Amino acid sequence: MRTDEYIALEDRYGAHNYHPLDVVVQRAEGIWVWDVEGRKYMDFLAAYSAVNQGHCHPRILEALVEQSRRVALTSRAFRNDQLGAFYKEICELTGYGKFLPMNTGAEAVETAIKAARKWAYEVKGVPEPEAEILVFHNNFHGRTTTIVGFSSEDQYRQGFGPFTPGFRLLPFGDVEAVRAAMHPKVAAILVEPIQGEGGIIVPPEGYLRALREIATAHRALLLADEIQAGLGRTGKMFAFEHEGIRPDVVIVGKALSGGLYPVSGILADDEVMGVFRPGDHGSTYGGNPVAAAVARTALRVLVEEGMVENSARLGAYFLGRLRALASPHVKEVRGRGLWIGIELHPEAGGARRFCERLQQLGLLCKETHTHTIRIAPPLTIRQEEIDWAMERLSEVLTAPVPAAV
Ligand code: IF1
Repeated sequence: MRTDEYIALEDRYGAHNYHPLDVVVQRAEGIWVWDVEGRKYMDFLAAYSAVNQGHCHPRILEALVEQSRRVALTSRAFRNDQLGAFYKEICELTGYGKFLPMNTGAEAVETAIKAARKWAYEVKGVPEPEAEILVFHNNFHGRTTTIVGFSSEDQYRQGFGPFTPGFRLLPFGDVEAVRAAMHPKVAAILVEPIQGEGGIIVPPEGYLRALREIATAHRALLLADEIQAGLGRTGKMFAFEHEGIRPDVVIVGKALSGGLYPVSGILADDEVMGVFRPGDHGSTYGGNPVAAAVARTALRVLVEEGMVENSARLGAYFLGRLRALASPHVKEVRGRGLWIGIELHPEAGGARRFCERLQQLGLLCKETHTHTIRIAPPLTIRQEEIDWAMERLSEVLTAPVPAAV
């Protein structure tokens, strides 16, 4: 079948909850993907940073296959020989006391919300059910009903109410707004250290330190959603490290499995993790042997192959080259490590048409919030490959506005 036939099949039988680029991927390896007609593209989305280690990384794939041949799923009614080692390795790598495994990012965020609320009632002494969690405009934490209930994006909320109470939306980056919103019943502050879907919004220098100080001063938990920003994407293992803070809970997902299997979870010390007792929380697949084996290898590969350092070094190089570009369409280039947002002026007519033009030149990017081109290649990219991408980005961004497809 050809591209249009695959698309017709998806349109006929699939829910229309996405508007993807019309590229039908058949194979992927490292930073490259091939479509059904053999065309080759450089992947500048990395599955929204789930494929930091590069597509189908051989060592992670091997772990997936090998473990699947032994035992794939026991449920948590029994134990397995991979989970304890996964717990130990991720806790030693991150310096947290305990880990609670889930599958998708949203499940891990929901787990963090439940942990914060139960900690507020049992440890802080907030009267139940009055705990409040502070969240931020332009947040993205997943698609469950509770999570979209505190989204500032109307489309994510429309038609899905009623929503879970106990969340307060504040402007992102505004320290005084957080200080003013604090009160004794605040259980936690939930924040993305850099807002991804919001358009790779880097907060003002010192903002995360201020959140840490305010949370500590008011005995509230700081929950960092590192599902997209974490695991090397910004040039540090976690984005919060850029401000030298230590959140009370770190939420991880996506690249925790290198794109080979849904693995997520929360890291915390005993004071928080201790609120969970047998039967409080769980998941059929959470902590299964394949997830554990895959995640152990995905973390090992990230560290042993220097991907975090590569993200820092080549991210700075890339940001510098993009900022040097004289483009009439570019309003701002922002980011950290290999996570960059190119915001276009509204007059450019939206980033989608630039992504479609880049696709024709062999570069797959995705727009966000209409005007921003998201740049997030696998962290295995090499300088000469960035130069290859720069030729195409320069061509498209210095040419007149491309026609909408
Ligand atoms: C989609 C973007 C959207 C996340 C952060 C939790 C989750 C995500 C910081 C939930 C997931 C994905 C979801 C996917 C597209 C992508 C995304 F932000 F990455 F760009 F949607 F906004 N926290 N982000 O980024 O993790 O449950 O998906 O495993 O929903 O279209 P999940």
